[in-house]
Amino acid sequence: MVLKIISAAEAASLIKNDDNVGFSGFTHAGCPKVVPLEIAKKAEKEHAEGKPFQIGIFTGASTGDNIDGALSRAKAIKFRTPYQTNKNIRNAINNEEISYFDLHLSTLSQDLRYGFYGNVDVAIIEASGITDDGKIIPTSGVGISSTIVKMARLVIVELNSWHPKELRGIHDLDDIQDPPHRAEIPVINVKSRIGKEYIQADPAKIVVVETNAPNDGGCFAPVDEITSKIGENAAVFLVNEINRGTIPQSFLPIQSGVGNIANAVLAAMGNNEAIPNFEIYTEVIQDAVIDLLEKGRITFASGGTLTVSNPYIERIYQNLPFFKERIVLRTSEISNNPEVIRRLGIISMNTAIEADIFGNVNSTHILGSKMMNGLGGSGDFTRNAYISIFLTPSTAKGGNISAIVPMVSHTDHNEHSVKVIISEYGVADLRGKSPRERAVCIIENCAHPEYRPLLYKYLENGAEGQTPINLYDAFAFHKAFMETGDMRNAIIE
Ligand code: 0RQ
Repeated sequence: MVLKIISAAEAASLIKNDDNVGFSGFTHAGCPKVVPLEIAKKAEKEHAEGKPFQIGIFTGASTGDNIDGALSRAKAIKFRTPYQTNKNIRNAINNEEISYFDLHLSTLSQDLRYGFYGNVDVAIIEASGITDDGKIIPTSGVGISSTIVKMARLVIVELNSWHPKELRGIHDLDDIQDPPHRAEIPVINVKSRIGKEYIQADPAKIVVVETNAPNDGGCFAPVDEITSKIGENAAVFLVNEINRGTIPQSFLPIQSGVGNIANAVLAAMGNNEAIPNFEIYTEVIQDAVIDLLEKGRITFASGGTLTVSNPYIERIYQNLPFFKERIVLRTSEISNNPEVIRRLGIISMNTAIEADIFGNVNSTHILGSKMMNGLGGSGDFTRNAYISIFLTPSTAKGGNISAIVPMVSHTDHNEHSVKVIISEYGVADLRGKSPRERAVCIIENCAHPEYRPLLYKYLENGAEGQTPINLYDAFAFHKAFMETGDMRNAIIE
């Protein structure tokens, strides 16, 4: 190889205080693993010597612990966008140590190119292969890699031999133009390929760090009674839609969010024989998708990342020719692109923290103030979906919190974009309903029976007018939780 090979510590030494650094990957998948740990060590050393050292961080979505965990523990992060799921960084954000802004994942790459957030000084990219003329082959997740490689003054490639070289060909990596020169994005079906199988970088900007650090995919919780009921309710809803002719018999592509509930819904869809074999156009490809690809229930999966547990990534790599025929991995700019989502007629399924009786959804904030993870791609899909669905257990924290509240404490998705809400109790189909009709539908079908009388009382006391809110009691549930630890103690006057 004619490219310069250096150690991870040498690579970290090239990063300066105040640099903005972009990392490859989407969730833990595709994230660099060894250089960020050396950046954390460098930060600790500089801080011990009384010198400032902090960087800004751009990523595709959440990352592995080696980035968000190690760097936040080392107090090395100045600002962060667009999504995170790590306990340490979440605490630092909510303690106001890190400036965090939450963003629709599809927009970060273009916002960077537009110059909204300043320079990208360094790009650190995990690769399964690289050529001497600067063609970089990503690993199991892509994210914002195409954009940051172009913008950065320095590209550090973590060449990770844990990932097979034969991954080349699974990716579809585009270069879309910016306005006023942008043309249509020619993804006309789930399988469309519109780009290259590599990211072209200027070889003069590249240094290579060799590693064979393993993937760090944790396992999903087994499907429990509540998640399996939510999954069954979603599957039955979709079957009814096929039967009444609002979803074509040939079906439509599915997006499903991240986590245990999304995994359970896909499993339930796979088990329901009235749902035809289907395709996925999503950001996160999880374990359940792999099972269903093997069974032939999912015929093709387009996504941005293989966010699977380690036994599953090993299964994929052992049978790579099979999966390369059935999976394409794209940048988040394309996997989450509103134009494409609207064109393909995607049915979106994401998870809510809380929803109110009028159909507004909070996906990000606990009690309105504490950031959980972020919006992720839920907004990209919800606003543009053929049918947008939100899933939630009816309660959290052993029943002390109702996920259905009079008014959400933070709004990520509003009543105009949210079409269906599903809990373990049933399905609230909000399409074509006025706010009053929506409220009854959500209370009756999704709220936990223990909370229904309180919610009805709130509704009865609501103001006259189009939307019967009651500003005096709108946060009575949240107030009761803050004061007594149980929303069932809410006082509705
Ligand atoms: O807390 O872990 O301490 O028990 O929130 O909740 O029920 O395990 O569900 O893991 O799917 O997370 C919305 C956060 C749900 C996630 C959210 C507590 C609950 C538990 C987790 P514990 P569950 P999940 C694709 C699309 C936004 C982004 C998105 C999310 C913990 O799905 O981040 O959809 N979504 N992106 O007890 C207080 C409430 C609560 C509550 C739940 N009302 N009040 N705590 N919890 N409801 C992703 C990407 O774009 C990459």
